[in-house]
Amino acid sequence: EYGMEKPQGYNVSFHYNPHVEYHHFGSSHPMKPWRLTLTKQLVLAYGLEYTMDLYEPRPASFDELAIFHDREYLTFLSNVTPLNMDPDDQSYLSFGFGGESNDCPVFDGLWNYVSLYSGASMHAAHNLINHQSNIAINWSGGLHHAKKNQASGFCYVNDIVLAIQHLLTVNQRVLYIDIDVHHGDGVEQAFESTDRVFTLSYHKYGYDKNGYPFFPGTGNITEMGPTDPSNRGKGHSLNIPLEDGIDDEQYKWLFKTITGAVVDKYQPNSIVLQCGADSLGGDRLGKFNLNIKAHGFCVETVKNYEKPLLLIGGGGYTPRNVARTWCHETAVCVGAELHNNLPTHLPYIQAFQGEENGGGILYPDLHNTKRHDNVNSQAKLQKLVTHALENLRYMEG
Ligand code: ZLS
Ligand code: CA
Ligand code: ZN
Repeated sequence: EYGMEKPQGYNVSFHYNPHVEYHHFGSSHPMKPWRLTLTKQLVLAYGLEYTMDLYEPRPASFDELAIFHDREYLTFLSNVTPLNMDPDDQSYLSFGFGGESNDCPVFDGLWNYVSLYSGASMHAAHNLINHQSNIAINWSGGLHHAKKNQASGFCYVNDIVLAIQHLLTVNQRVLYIDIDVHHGDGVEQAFESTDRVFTLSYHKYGYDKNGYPFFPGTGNITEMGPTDPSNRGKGHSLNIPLEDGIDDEQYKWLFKTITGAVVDKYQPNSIVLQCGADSLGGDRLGKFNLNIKAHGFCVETVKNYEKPLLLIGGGGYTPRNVARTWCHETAVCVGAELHNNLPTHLPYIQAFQGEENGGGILYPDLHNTKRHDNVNSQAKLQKLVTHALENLRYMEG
């Protein structure tokens, strides 16, 4: 029905523990684990579970998380609850909680939540290492802002860093690519002093009309990691700062040109692709104007490099479109084409119906929303590509 043919010996694995769905950051918080429920329902309704190996990974242990994170930070995370927290406590603030933003609230089951999404990314990496999968998927992970001793931007534990550390036990070089609308600062920072990980992030960068930077405020084209020539990490980060409203054709061209050049030059043994869906048009927090298939083009492009591939989620604040995108990208991995009409037996189909919710189809035109004018001129993007390719020369020596 969907034209799916599984090439002999080609395995896609799906790592998902449904218990993540039951966690809530708070009713006004933009991060909704409910988007994972919608994603799973779409994947199942299209029958994609028959084309993949499904796993329900166990939560990561304290000691597993301590491979990257400080034990004092993890002790705090594992003990704090909405009832025992003390907003005036010095460690509470220094670990990234509270403050005026409250981006990272303390909620019931926080420790369980972070262990679940991290366990799934580590299990996915494990499958790649053992050659049980060519592509391993964890849509619940991708929390790229977390630092070793600090929560940041909705991220408490950095499952990406943990998964990459795991991959490094058998891979000489790992390439990390990040298409979330935000800069992947936590991953970049964690590996800033090694040449065994190259980080590449595409994101919005700049200031709003009130002079506030777009979160997290880092990731200009000039930021390439350490500058000291004795530091092995020198030149092993590449940042692609973009402006509001970038469209499908511009993004696809940039992504293919720059990512292709990085892969050619760096020759990674494995690739990790963070697929934050807040780079779509109509996202509640994002500023870009991408359609689902342009976002999926990035997955297709990376899949075609034919390296072991870890696909992880990330941001995405309009849940119905997050679900559409990650379902489409799951199909891209297994080589299936999906009908534009959503399966009629889909649970929660109302979430996708009605003009404002995308009219009951898988691929609505997200440009419709027209929330952000495109201020990326072709001339500026051309200069950006030139600058990016020049930056690649700093990788050696
Ligand atoms: O990459 O921009 C900020 C920090 C602030 C601005 C927002 N205000 C509320 C506080 C101070 C400087 N934070 C960003 C974080 C974005 C994290 C993206 C994560 C990822 O996609 C990976 C998963 C931000 N943008 C929007 C909000 N925070 C935000 C919006 C609405 C709310 C509700 C809950 C909390 C407080 C009110 C909140 C945050
Ligand atoms: Ca990014
Ligand atoms: Zn984001």
